[in-house]
Amino acid sequence: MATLKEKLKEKIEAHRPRTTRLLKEFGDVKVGEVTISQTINGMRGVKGLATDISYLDPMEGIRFRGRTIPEVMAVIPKPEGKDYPYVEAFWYYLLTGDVPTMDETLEIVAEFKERRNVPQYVFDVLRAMPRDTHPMTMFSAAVLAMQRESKFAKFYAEGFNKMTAWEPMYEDATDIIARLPMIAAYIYRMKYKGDVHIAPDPDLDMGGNFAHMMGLPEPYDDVARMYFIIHSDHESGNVSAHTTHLVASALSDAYYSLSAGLGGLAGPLHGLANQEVLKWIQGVMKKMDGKLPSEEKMKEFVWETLNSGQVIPGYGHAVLRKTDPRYMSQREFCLKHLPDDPIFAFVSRLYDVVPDILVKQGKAKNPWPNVDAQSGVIQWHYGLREYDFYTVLFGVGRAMGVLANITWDRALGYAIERPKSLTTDMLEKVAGIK
Ligand code: CMX
Repeated sequence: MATLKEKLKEKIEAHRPRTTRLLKEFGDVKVGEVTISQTINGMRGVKGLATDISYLDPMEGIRFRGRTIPEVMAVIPKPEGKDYPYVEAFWYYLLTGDVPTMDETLEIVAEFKERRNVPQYVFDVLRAMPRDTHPMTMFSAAVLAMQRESKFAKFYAEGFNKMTAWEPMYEDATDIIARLPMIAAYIYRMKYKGDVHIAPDPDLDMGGNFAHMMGLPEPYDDVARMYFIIHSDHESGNVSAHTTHLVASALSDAYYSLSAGLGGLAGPLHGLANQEVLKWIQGVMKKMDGKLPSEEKMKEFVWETLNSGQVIPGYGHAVLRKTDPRYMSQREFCLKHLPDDPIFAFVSRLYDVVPDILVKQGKAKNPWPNVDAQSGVIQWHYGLREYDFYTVLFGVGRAMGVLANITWDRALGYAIERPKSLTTDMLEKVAGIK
């Protein structure tokens, strides 16, 4: 049985000629044009990145390696008696595009266990930070602090080889993913659980062990598996993926790159929206003495938020133009496991009223909910109520997508990223007004 690294090597060698041919023979073929609005407004829709790990169709939503979320959940091996797949098997799938057998899966599970120990100095760095530091700052700092472990940085220092650079990148990526659950759980328990920690259980897989170290009972293990998988990747253009890719393009290692990407994820328009949703809902619930507002009352709250100049967190998207399938898969989980949860009832009522209001307001191009509108409900229900921690969970999942991407970036020899800027004068000339 080939190991994941051997399998990846085969895939890379088979893929390389495609990229080389495109560059050599068709490098001048145009894939699109850029408007002034795209230049000023966040390059929306500019086709300037290439990845095979996932593709985001505006109407259908995400496909990981060609499969939708339900298809992924159906084919990737699961721990016995569990509803959601092994996260380790999903990592194999993201990297190679192949569904691993159970034997291949168990090999990766064992490999993650060997790699998952976090050096003590990383915890010391976390302990030196004020306890009221945001958990995302701690999370990103921990990843950066661990940079001295980088095999890629060592490889570069000892003599770089473009053809084999993916190997130390793969090693770093796997080390990091195996370690993130322990770092996340450490931050959580240090900040919110009296600094009392729970040692990893050698018998458990990544999802199970994360639930165990967090101190959250079953079925939180399945919640963690689902959560990490659905948050893993969303093409290359979102802020966390693009930042990670950009930093890695300078041949910075995976620790530098991911730490930077997590900084992007911590923005309220991106991953932090999951904490903002819960914060906003709690605020409205407090005003209503915990009661579910009528549709009319709920509409008033939504308009109040919009009229005060804020966005409705968890709604809208830069690419999607329909309800996010990541929202739907979590909604289905809620309907099955927590149909009577009061916050779920609240989120459902929001779903009934927000899209119409955003359409009436006429600004948002996509009035439908995104992944962040639903995710806090599940966390809250299963006892994870410190909502400023939610983006860390997103970060553990997102690490898989962005690290798979930068491993492939090195395999295919993607260049250092360097788009061109223009001055306003130049744009005015292009517009014909100067
Ligand atoms: N509530 C109110 N207004 C919204 C809105 C929302 N949920 N979504 C978009 N708009 C507004 C924008 O602020 C923008 O207003 P201005 O013209 O005044 O600047 C206008 O509608 C057009 O924006 P857009 O083209 O539809 O959306 P963008 O691609 O610029 O931004 C996003 C996308 C996600 C940042 C935006 O929809 C938003 O702010 N949503 C709320 C925050 C959120 O849920 N983020 C999480 C996204 C998923 C993730 O990355 O985790």
